Formats: sequence, structure tokens, C-alpha cells
Amino acid sequence: MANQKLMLGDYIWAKQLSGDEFDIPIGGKIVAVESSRVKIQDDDQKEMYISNQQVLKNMHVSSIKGVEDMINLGDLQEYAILRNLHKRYKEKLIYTYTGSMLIAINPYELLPIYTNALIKEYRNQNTEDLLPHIFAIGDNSYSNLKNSAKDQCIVISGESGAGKTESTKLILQYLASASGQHSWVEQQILEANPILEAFGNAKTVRNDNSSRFGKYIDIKFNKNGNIEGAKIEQYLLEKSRIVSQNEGERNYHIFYSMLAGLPKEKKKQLDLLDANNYEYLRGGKVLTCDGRNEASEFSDIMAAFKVLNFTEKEMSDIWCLLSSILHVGNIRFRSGASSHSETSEIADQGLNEKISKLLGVNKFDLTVALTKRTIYASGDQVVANLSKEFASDSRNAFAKGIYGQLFIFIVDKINSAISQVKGRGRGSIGVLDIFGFENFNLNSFEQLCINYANESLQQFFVQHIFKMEQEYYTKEGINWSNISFIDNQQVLNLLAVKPLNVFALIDEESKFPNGTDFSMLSKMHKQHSSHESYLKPKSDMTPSFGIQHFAGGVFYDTPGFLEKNRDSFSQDLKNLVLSSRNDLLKDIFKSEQNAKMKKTLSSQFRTSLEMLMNALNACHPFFVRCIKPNEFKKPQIFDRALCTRQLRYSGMMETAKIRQAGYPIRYSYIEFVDRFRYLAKGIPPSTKGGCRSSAENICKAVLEKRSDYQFGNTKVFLKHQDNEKLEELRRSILDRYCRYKLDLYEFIL
Ligand code: AOV
Ligand code: MG
Repeated sequence: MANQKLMLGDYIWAKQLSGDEFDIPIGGKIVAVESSRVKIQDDDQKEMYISNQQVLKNMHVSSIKGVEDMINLGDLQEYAILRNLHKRYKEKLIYTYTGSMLIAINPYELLPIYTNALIKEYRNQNTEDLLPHIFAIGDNSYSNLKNSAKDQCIVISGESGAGKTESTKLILQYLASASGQHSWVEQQILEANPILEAFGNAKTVRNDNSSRFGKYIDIKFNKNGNIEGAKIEQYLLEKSRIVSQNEGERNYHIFYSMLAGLPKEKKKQLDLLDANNYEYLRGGKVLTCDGRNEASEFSDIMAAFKVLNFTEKEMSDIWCLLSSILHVGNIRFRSGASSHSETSEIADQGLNEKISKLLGVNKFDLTVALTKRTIYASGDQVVANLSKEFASDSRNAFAKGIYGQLFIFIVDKINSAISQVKGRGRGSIGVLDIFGFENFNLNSFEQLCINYANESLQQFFVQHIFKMEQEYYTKEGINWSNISFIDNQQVLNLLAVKPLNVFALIDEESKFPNGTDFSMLSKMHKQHSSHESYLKPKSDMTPSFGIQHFAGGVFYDTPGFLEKNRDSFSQDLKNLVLSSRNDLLKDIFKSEQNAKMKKTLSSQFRTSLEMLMNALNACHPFFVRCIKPNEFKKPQIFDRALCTRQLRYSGMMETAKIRQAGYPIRYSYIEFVDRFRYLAKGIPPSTKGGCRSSAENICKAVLEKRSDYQFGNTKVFLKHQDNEKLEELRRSILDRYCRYKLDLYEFIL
């Protein structure tokens, strides 16, 4: 940009030179002008020199001030969106709209914006007059439900640590408060959370309170708009965490809380020591979690259990199962004495005895179930010995199986307390808190499932934003010149629709006795290599395949895929738990007993995802995109590259483009005439009828010939610039004449 145009105090966009893909242009204010360079101050108040060649252009006024709704950015570009968020974040304005979507940036500090007084404001005032807020989303969904009786849903997404779970809690808090009367069931719904978090959340390197499962809470309202009940659906609890944790991470919170909170005599009865005595708790080399007081968490959990009708016996059985899991983790195997094949036996018989007692099983049966495997082949049964290594796998499968079933039991039990809904109420509001798109250095089966869920949600999102928009224009009889957008149907087809799709192949190979990760991969390559969204690894030697997701390409490492998908719990272990005298243990495996053929993990997940998508499709949706501003869990640090990546992964750029490419401003003919009739002469009031031709006359008189506006069946459709022009003119006319207290209408006529 030529230097003479650069003036002190101007705001400009400037290119950065590092060449990183996420290094997008920065915005800044010119604080010094030199011959070949300028000094600018960026949004962190940092000053830097920028050569004249790096300067791109002056900033649009809307960007200088910042906007509450990105749709109103005059210069709708990635860099402008990023700066708008950055600027607002610095002012502790963590919420910003993009149309009906809310962007929420994790403040990593307690802001004074969640008070009951504020909830009341959002309930009683027009949310458009208030700052963008998560409460406004709660309020809009609640108002919509009351006015239209159509079910609503709020889809909250974002990566680990971005604030999904906190946002979910705030929405629940809002709905509970807005719906009036403080009922027992409302209390029960709120108390479900400490239990779910204790059993399903853990400290990870990304988040000290990371949810290791997805959840959909559907809140049901009665005819008066009061909360009447709720139902919780859970998805894909991470079971591997039970037996191993990465460095710096912990097992599920509940174990540490239990050890800190159980009374001494109870601990003695369960033979419990401190956390550092258990292999299953030591894996990540950390036992504590900053800011968490385990003992007080434990008493909260106990209180919540009581509110949700868990009996003393059930609670006692739960501690018993959790203790058993910890003891099971300490089992070591040594090689057996047999000379024929590799055998193994439990090294510490005292431990064996302890566990058998807690689980109410025969100690000999326990040993056999862990160290031998019955193989069923063409009607015959053969008992094979397991080596030390295989026995350890079997032990881990045992612990994971128990915890997994216990988690399902707890959610079921909570549901039976809160889902007692009488008759057909007004409808429901569902809140989805689910893992965002993931792309790590090493991606496995779990990432494939998670990313598949995100593809489905993205499809839902784009469908809502784009197709609804398009349909609306068609309904209004408006010419819609197609704008390009990314539809991810192709990827969904590849993953789960077309014949022999990716999931179908994984499932087929999982059921096939001789199937291996390797045979699965070679079928996959053979079947899908030519698909546009399928990526082959650079080298044939790499055991992985890639998918070009809407948010970018991800390679999945296949070793371990089939094992994870089979999610196997051997018949021997099943028989063992069914022989137990521990009621809870038997109970949580009851459903397993009836199932003839265990469903694979992916088919279970796909079924529940399909149900979720059907539910969502029947709702009016809202979207909340949470963004993590930095990796340090610290306030006031805005990492531009990290945020850019998340904006792209969220599909958020598409919304802005779709809205902007269409006609973002609409008025019904009556509204339009009421508002703008003074701008042209001789326009009769709306009450006299003929509003459509009045509107046409106003536009013809005021807007330029080449302007792009359209007249639909019931509404006027405008672009921003035309709307601004109309508003400006209206404002100046009002300014001029109101001073004289003239009757405007009479005057202009
Ligand atoms: P997540 O649900 O998106 O991650 P959380 O909701 O657990 O993330 O948020 C992580 C942490 O960020 C919280 O424990 C809070 O310390 C902080 N935080 C988030 N939102 C707010 C807020 N509005 N105000 C103040 N602090 C906040 V994961 O479950 O890991 O995907 O699996
Ligand atoms: Mg979470």
C-alpha cells in the first residue's frame, strides 16, 4: 500500500511474514509513520514495525469498533473475525454472535456475569438489547419452546478445555431459574451433574476436569413452562483410562474422592489404602488435581446420590466395586508350572482372596476366569491357558468391563429418578455437550468415532444454516444465486453409508474370527482408494488410513482397531460375574446376559448417534461454539494460531459466508413501511394496505439502481449496505424534524 495513504491513528491490516498457515493478517493502529515502515500497536497493546509492503489495507469501521454479531462485520474475512474475538476477549467480552450461533471463549477466570440478577434480566428484557450471552441462548430456546411448542436443542461443541461442560451447566442453571418454581425434580436434575462428573470426568493434560464421555440432556417442560423431568443420554465413555493414564493425567475423579472421603472403618472394611498404593491410579504419576478438594467433593457426591434416590445398599455396593477395581489392578501374574504350554497364575493369593470376597465370587473361579480362556469352536469347548501377558489383558478387560457397566447403571438410575414425566407436556430443550473434532499426532479408533460424530453434527449445522436459508428464499419466491459451500455428505457416505463403508468394513472384520487390523486395512485400501475423501498413507508400510474431514485431513493408526471395536468381555468373565453374590455386580451385567451376540462398539455408537441425529432433526437448533484461547489454562492470553484453527474446525466461517452471501436483513412489508415510509414522498401508512408496492416505491426512491435487494412473497430482503443507507436517512430525517416537534407524517405528506 502506498505510504502517503498511511496516517497516524489509522487502523490497518498487515500481512505477517512467517508463512505459517494459521498466521493470518493482524490488525493494528498506526502509532508512528516512517518512510518505508510504520509502527503499529496490536490488540495486545504490543508495538511493532511493519514494512509498507506488509500493509494490506485500511480497516473497515465495523472492525475498529468491534461488533457483537459478526454478521455485521463490513469486511467479513477470517482475519476480521479473529480480531473481533480478540478485541472483545481483551475487554472480557467472551461472547459474540454469528447470526443465531454463539461463540464463547473460555475466560479461565470467574467473571461476574452469571448472577441471578442477570438471569432475570435476560428473562425479562429483549435479549437483543443485552450483551451476547449464553443466557440469551437459554432464553431464546425457552421462549421459542413456550411460543411455538416445538422442541429445541442446543448443540455445544469445541475442543477439550474450551468450556462445553461449563456452558452446559450455565444453560441448565438458566433454564432451571427461568422456568420458575423450584421443584424437587429440578434439584435432582442439577444434582445429576456432580455424579456424572465424578464418574465420567478426569484430569487430563488439556483440562483438569475433562469429560471423558459425551452427553445429551433432554429437559422436559409442562404446559406452564415448568421443568417436569429430564433424560440423560451418554456416549462413548473412555474405558482405557481405568487401566492406564498418560503422564500428567489421572483416572476418574471418583477413585480419589472415594479414598479421601470414605470413613476410616469403611475403608478398612474394603481394605483401602491411599491412592499411591494402586497401579490403576499411579499410571500418570499425579495423584492430586489443582483446585479440587477430594474430601469435600466426596460429600457432595454422597449428597447428590441421596437426592437421586440411590439407596445405602447401592452406594455401599458401588464403593465395593470401585475398591475391587483398584485391587484387581494390583494383581500380578507369574508363569505357571505346566511344561506343555505357557500358563499363568495369580502371584499374590492374599489379593485373590480379598477380591473374591469383595466381588462375592469363588476365588478359584476368579483365578480360572483370569488365567484361562474357553474357546467355543463348532459346538465344542476347549479351555486354553493364558500366558502372563494375556492374563494381564484379561485382568484389564475385567476392570474396564465392570466400570463401564457401572457407569451405564448409574446413568440409568439417575434417569429413573428424573424422567418420571406425566402425560404429554409442552415439549423439551435438549443440550448436547460432546467432544469436538480431534486430530492428534496419533489417532485411533476413538478419534474415528468422535470425528464421525462431528461430521454428522457439521452436516446438521450446515443443513440448518444453509439449507434452511435457501429453502426460506425459495418459499419467499426469491432468486437465490447459488453460493458455494462445503457439504460433507461425501465424507459421511464414505464413513457410514455406501456399501462396505469404513465402519461396515471394521465391523465385518471384527466379527470375522481370523480378522486382523492388517487384513482390515488392506480391504479398506482396496475398497476406498479412489474415493475423493479417502487418504492413503505416503508409504505402504504405514499401518494407517486417512479421511479428509470437513475440518482437515486426519490419519488413523489401525493397530488396536479391531480389539477396541470388539470391546470384548470374555464368556468366562461374564460367567464369573453372573455367579456373583454381589447384587450390584450381577445387576449391571444383566443386560449382557440376555444379549446373544454382543454388539460391536462402533455399531452401538452408530445406533446411538443415529438416534441423537433423529432427535436433533426434530428440534429447532441453537449452536454454541466454545473456543480455548490458550494452552496454559490462563486468563487474558489469546493464541491467534490456536483460535484460528478452532474457528476453521468449527465450520464457523461457513455461517458467516452463507449469511453474508444472501440477504441478512429482512422486514415484513408492514414493518418496512412503518419504519421507512417517511423516506419517500406520498407513501400511505401501512394500515391503508398496498405495503408491497409502497416498499418497492421506497426502495426505488432511496436505493441505487444497481443495488441488490429483493421483494419476496411476504418480506423485503436487503443487504447490509442498503439497510444502513435506509437507517442513516431515517436517522437524519428524524433528527431534523423531531426538533420542531412536527408531526412527521403530516409534514412529509
Ligand atoms: P470442556 O468441557 O470443553 O472440555 P470445561 O467446560 O470443562 O471444558 O472447561 C474447562 C475449564 O475452563 C473449567 O474447568 C473452568 O476452569 C474453565 N472455564 C470454562 N468455561 C468457563 C467460564 N464461562 N467461566 C470461567 N471459567 C470457565 V473436555 O470435557 O476436556 O472436551 O473432554
Ligand atoms: Mg467437558
